[in-house]
Amino acid sequence: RTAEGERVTDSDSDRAWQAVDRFREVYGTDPAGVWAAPGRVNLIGEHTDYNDGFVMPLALPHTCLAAAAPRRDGVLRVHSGEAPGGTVELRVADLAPAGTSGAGGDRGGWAAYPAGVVWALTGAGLLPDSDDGAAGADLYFTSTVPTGAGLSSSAALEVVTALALNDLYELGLEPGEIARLCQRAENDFVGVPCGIMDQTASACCAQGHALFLDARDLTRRQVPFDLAAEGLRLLVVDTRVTHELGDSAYAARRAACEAAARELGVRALRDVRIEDLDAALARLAGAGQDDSVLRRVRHVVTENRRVEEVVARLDAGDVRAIGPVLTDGHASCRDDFAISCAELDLVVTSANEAGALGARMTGGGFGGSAIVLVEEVAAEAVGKAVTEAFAGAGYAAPRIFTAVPSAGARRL
Ligand code: GAF
Repeated sequence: RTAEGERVTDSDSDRAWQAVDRFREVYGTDPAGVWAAPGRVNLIGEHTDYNDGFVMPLALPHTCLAAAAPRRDGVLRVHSGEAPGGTVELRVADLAPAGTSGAGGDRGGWAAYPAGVVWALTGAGLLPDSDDGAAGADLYFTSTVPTGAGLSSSAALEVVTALALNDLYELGLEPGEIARLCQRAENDFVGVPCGIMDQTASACCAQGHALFLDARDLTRRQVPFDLAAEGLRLLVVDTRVTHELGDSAYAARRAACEAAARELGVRALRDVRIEDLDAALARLAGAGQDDSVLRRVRHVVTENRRVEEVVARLDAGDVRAIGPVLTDGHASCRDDFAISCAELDLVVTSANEAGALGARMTGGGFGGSAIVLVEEVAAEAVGKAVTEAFAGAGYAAPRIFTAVPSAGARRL
């Protein structure tokens, strides 16, 4: 706060105390604690996670907070500081996935995400159901992760729920296990066929690092990514557009990759080595697969290679050298995987023309956000060039901020 008492920061600790106050107002009791889980951007490795491949996300400073208290009557109450509609009350025993007749799986509602986590924990036999009553919880959420921007606000909501319950009920789950339970909640309860990247990023990232994750065996390595020390910045450009076909196109891409892997006789496209790519493409063409399938396969195989290339360049301490790899990754997302859109393409071309080191769309695609790697001294000019390009194209102004590689989920 300034000398006049004006709030000038929005630190986790300020927000945690506000969440405590709001929890008391909503539920009339004290919470047992406050937890935080971040959103993410993905540096490289798009649509590779569900192909058993490599990804490299980093956590944003933007977090979803949960103030939480346990209940022993099998009731789950959730309340969001941002979503309209007040408190949602569900019975844990009645929770059932989207498309079934039970409670909470309504895909349209935000409450399906925390409800799905409780459902996944219950299904795994982790929540106590003892003489003193079935487990439940009261949860109050407040989030600074932009929604609908492809920055994993849903994963942050899931992970903060799981972490709070993990501590409240002393479940002893490791961050990687928390990520897996949250993915199960999203896949099987909410009904979104996502991979494991976003939940792992939110649960496992470390400050000043990007996370190199092998989505097959789930091994993780924190790779130093201290941009400020290098005089660099990673900008996030939220295009503020979400194209309608996003959900169905994601599922279609996943299905195409799985069908191609079956045709090639491999467990997942991860198993196609870059040296064998041409032979694999020839085999798919020979089997009558159309050109779009061949391009999907080429994206996944080359994208895995790009993740390894970025890791190698970061390990060698040459952060600037990842720029062209990011831009190549964008071209592959746009031309081969066909998940970009005009707004994302414009971020990449206008940023690079204005002197960025590299840029690409990040996340699932069809709108959402792009990232731009830029010299600190050029950040303002590059941001301005992107904003002007959007105005020139008649698009709404994008929202631009800096991605500081931040900590994963934690108790505050
Ligand atoms: C979304 C999904 F949730 C992730 O699992 C991942 O597949 C990503 O799109 C694309 O890389 O964020």
